[in-house]
Amino acid sequence: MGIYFLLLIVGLCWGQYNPNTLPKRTSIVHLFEWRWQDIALECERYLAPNGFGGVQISPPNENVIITDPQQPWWERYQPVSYKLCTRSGNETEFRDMVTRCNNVGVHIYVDAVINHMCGANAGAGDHATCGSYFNAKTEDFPAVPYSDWDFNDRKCKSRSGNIENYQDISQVRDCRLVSLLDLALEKDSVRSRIADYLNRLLAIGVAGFRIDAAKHMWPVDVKAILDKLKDLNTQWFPAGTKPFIYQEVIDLGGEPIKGSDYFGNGRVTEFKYGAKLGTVIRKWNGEKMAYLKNWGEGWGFVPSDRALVFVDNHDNQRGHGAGGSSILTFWDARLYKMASGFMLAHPYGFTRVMSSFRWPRYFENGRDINDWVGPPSNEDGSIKPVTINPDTTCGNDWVCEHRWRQIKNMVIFRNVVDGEPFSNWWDNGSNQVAFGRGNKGFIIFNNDDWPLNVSLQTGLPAGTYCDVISGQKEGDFCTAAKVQVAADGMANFLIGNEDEDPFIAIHVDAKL
Ligand code: AAO
Repeated sequence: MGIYFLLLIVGLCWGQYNPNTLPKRTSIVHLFEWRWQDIALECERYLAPNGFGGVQISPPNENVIITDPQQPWWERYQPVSYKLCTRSGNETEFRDMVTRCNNVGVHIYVDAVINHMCGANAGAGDHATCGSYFNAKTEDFPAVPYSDWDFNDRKCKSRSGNIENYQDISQVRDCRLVSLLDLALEKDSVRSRIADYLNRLLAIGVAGFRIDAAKHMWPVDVKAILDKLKDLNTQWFPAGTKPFIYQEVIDLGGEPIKGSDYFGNGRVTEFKYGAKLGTVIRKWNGEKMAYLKNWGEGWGFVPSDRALVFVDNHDNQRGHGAGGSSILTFWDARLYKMASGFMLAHPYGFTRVMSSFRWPRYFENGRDINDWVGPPSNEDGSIKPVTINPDTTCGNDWVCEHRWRQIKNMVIFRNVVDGEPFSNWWDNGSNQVAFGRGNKGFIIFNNDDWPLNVSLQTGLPAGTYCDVISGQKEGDFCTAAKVQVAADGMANFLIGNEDEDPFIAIHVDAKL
């Protein structure tokens, strides 16, 4: 009896930490601001064949249309209702995307903006993506419906009504984040409206949620909403599967709210990961790759099975959110590929790859004044399609980092070595490091200012391996550098410090 009860508890609680990706699909990609039509195509033509487990999509619910500045990307973080129409597409297109992606085993994770509605200054009228009427001043959102009693104004104790002090827990959770109208999540009617929205998405077939601004909600309120959620759609998922939950909690230390406060609900975004990895790969503050030997919990991160990790996200790649200037992005392509390679080879955390659009970055006094610029779009405001070039890269200013050979091949590497231990660490005391994953894969970096030439134990079976960074195995052919692993597992590596990509990765599926 006791043991059954325990199993039941474990079974009931476990779901929200499990990403719900297919076995041996160990990463998701954030297709930031992509149209649903393009995501459906990408699942079929690229993500499934290359072993991606899922896609984090931009918020699918109706948002305010902002015209000053002209349709910034961040307007999508200002909900007006839970109807499914946005610049990414309408409900029909959304359903089609979820169905087609699920049918090829690529799951959809929705960015759930449930802490707040639009900004207090968003005005009144029907300038929202489904045309619903709203009035921000009177806090009236009839399309949900919410009225002023559904907001936290009476609870917030700050002078301005906004969060003024991150050291004050009640302020962070009861006041307005950058003036966004803060929902009263202790009210059961509010919780139910949100749960209805999320349950509609689950019925359509989504596999989980990124909980936006989770730090600004009381953990018990988040829990009360999650407790109302249904299991995943059994058309694609085993009966009894809970949605994957990862909560956006920025905890770089120094504030009273901790990522661990939210472990009861699911995973949390580990922002220290990208901030620290950027510092190390940039060699700032005396950091070196040799120090990565105890990367993970050893660096003060949350436990691996509670972490959602990433090199950059849609905020900190443009100076929003937290992480600061150490964050690596596609703008620093060479270092970014190294950081992504390290992340995807290392066993810590559940990994999310970023896929961005290019914008006219322009710094004034150290700040990018174009940090607001929205996705590539046409004159009429519609988002441009993601076109695919003959060399498999993307056009129309879509960066498609997830299609960069080095990153795509490391997503595959992570799948191949899944479950294998971190092994055979080597470093030169500086920025040349290497490690393996059991007897399935091995990776080596040269981030020093001199060449690397070393023989190392790889742990791999003897044979000729094709480096998946400088090229890849295509049929029986290798378009890249080859690595000979001897019968005793030893191999010699040469990496110039000026190589385009100063790292080499080999795994058992890239053996010739
Ligand atoms: C826009 C305008 C605002 C306007 C508002 C309403 O920019 O001027 O008032 O509309 O009209 C996004 C954009 C916002 C945008 C918003 C709504 O980023 O610019 O506002 O949509 O359209 C905090 C939150 C975190 C949040 C992050 C951006 O904790 O949840 O700010 N991220 C999510 C989304 C994001 C979205 C929202 C939430 C809102 O990913 O895209 O906003 O739905 C400290 C705190 C952090 C805090 C940061 C930034 O960080 O710890 O919790 O993040 O400040 O305020 C060091 C510290 C570090 C500190 C950091 C920065 O690094 O170690 O802890 O400095 O001070």
